Amino acid sequence: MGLSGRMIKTVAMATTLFVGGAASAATDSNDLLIKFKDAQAIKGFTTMAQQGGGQVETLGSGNWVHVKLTAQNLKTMTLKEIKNHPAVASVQPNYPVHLMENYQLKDAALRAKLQHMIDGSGNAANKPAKSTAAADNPAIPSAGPASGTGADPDFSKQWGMNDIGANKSWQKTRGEQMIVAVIDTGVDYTHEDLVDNLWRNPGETGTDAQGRDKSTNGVDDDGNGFIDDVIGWDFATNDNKPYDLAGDPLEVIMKGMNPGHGTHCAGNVGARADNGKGIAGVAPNVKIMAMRFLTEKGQGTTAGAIQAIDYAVKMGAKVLSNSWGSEGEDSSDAQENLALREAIQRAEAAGVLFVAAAGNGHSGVGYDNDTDAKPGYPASYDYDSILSVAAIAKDNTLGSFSNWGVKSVDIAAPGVVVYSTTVGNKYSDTVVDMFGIKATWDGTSMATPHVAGAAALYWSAHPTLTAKEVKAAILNSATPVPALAGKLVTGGKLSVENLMR
Ligand SMILES: [Ca+2]
Ligand SMILES: [Ca+2]
Ligand SMILES: [Ca+2]
Ligand SMILES: [Ca+2]
Repeated sequence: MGLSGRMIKTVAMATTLFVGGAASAATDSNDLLIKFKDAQAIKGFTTMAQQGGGQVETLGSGNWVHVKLTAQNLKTMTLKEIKNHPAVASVQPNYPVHLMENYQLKDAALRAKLQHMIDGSGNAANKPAKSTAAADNPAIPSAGPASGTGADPDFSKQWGMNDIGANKSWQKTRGEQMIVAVIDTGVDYTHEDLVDNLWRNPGETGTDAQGRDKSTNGVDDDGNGFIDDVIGWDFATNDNKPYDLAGDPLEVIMKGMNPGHGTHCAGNVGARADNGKGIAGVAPNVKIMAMRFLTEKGQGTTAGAIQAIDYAVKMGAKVLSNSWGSEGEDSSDAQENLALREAIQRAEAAGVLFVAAAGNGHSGVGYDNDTDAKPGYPASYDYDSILSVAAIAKDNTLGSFSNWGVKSVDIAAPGVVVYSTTVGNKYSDTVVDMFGIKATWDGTSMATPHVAGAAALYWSAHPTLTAKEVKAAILNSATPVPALAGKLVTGGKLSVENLMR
């Protein structure tokens, strides 16, 4: 993903860059997360930063702020002075994170050819359209009674859903009342198989005192700091439409970015079952909260992740599905991502289960990665509330790209050639199939939503359990798989059939 080049290895290095006056925009070394000791100190700092043209964004919890400092700011106060200031508790880079897909074009000649086309000098007729502008996000459909009956025609294409026995317990529960936040690139909230299962913020639905629809009245009716946040929020572009923008297919091929990553994840958590349309998710009556913080290029920052986590927890999500992170060279110092750690700790304290993709062998660059030795974050953080997920194929082999770790990765779930909902009211197991290049939906990204859905299903049947107990039940009911023995905590794969027995 080319992110390692943008990484700031340590704050000390960032300081050095500034002292040398050599900070380049590409390193984003003025893009920081700062934890203050109290709210008063934030006020003073904000005033100072803004006077020098800097941007300060309060992150809502834990006295963290996201700061973009200007050169003018740093003449007033160097990074070293900020770090040593008595009101400052911690300073760190706003670490980048990315989605856990698995595709990268390594054929140099083909790359050159496609780059030529992206640059606009190629045959325009063969050049697919660019991604939609954020302003073109479709309107959010209003909630109505769920529509359609009958079998889901593509259920047989969901080998994973059948393998885990997702539908064996739907007579008991379908995950009703459970809210699962899909923290990702957004969701195609107009999709026929997802629209009826979207979470609806009760404080932003219905009519206000003037008889206007609260979801579109331009008022923060529930006072949570977000205007018209009816199905979630878009922290990438700060709007109420967390739509999953499709990337340019050529860029997708070049850079391994999966357009519609969040939509694909959402489908396996909770696409509507028995509506005569498409597929079914593991928990087919769950409420999907659409949290967008990764852009259509699959990239995001720690600040966006924290905002999405805090929002989801505050608004009632019990399960967070996280198919993103940093790994390999990206994460050499991400263990010290205190801001992200604290957000996960807040989620844990609120009783939330944090399901996380184990990662794809250093962004698909290296394979067969043992995260006990080379951690990927947040999946490798050692918290009781984190459930780390590897990818397994239909033939019971570990995905060739999938991270593993007998201490750090808990369980495997379907993650190779995974069929699900895709942007534009579609369904597929194929990301791209053009110019003789075919890539399928493979990744620990794809495995993670299966486990998030399973957690929601089990929790809805056992509502008094804690997150730790739900996690234990999922791990204890795993089906042993020879290829996973000695590789994962459970040595096995998800079995919803066993879990719900
Ligand atoms: Ca609101
Ligand atoms: Ca409103
Ligand atoms: Ca948007
Ligand atoms: Ca369906």
